[in-house]
Amino acid sequence: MPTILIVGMTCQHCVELVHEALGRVDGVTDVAVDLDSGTATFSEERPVDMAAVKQAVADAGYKVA
Ligand SMILES: [Cu+2]
Repeated sequence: MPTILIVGMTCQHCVELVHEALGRVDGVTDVAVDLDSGTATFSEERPVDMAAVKQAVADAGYKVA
């Protein structure tokens, strides 16, 4: 289960945006975003392209550390 560190989340709204963005990436499922630790975890129902994950987070306005 990959865990990524996300820079820029400050409130529950950010959490929801990141959650939605990750949920749209091909292969990603069971997304969990934690504001306190600034991390997101997810399961892979098939191999996930981490570049697509980073792009999705960037498109939402945040950054993968
Ligand atoms: Cu926010």
